[in-house]
Amino acid sequence: MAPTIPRMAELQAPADWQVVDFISDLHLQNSELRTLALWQHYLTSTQADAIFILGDLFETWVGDDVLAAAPSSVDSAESFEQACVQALRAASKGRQLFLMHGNRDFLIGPSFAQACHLTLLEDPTVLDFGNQRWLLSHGDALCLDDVSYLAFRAEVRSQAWQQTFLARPLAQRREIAAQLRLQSESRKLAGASYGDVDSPLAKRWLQAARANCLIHGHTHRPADHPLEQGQQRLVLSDWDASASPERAQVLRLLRYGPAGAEGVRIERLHPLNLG
Ligand SMILES: [Mn+2]
Repeated sequence: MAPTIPRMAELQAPADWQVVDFISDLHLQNSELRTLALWQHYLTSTQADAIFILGDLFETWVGDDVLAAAPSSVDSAESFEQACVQALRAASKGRQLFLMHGNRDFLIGPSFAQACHLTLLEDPTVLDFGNQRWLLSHGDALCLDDVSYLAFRAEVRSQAWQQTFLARPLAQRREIAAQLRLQSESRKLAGASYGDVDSPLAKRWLQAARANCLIHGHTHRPADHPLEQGQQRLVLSDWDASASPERAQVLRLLRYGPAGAEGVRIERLHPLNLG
């Protein structure tokens, strides 16, 4: 059975946007503070008019009430999560921030969004920018060969599952998330291969969105894939400042030319070298 095409949400960029940044798969976590620092530095230095975070900002997110919980370390007055909120809130001054859920942080809710001054986006969303339609997605729903994950996704994205899960005590939710991560790590160690985006389905999504370019993350395989009929698929990099070589990339769209005859240039930049 062919997968159904999801509803395409729409976002019209304001006329004054010139520079738009896309990042994803930062997998921020308390035990990886170098990536957190790199991301914080990026947020303070980018000149973008809008930043789109296309999922998996966090390695795990068990509910917005983590923001009210006491810091996990006795050395710090603010928790890791609170530090992330502060960084986003500061970056929201003078630009718009958008966040789409990933497979790790799909429980990010309206309280977090409000605390950070960001807008939650549906997956997928069509962005109209520079007289072009850009289809944005995390990408996990397009990985058709990841059959067991897609079944898990359908379950955990249901309102019923989320209500039941969020009603559990925070400590219990953290425990469940840690177990799920261990299972995923052991599958990786056992050599399980990760799915990639299904090209025919990506083309059907683009057609339904009347868009030429799909921008997504999730697969951690940064590349520009030309498709037929001038269509393309741009894959974002994940971020890991402790890996060697370090992985971190910003995909940037720059609008140029007069209104009506405008074009968009695509750049891939290191977060410390944004031009
Ligand atoms: Mn992902």
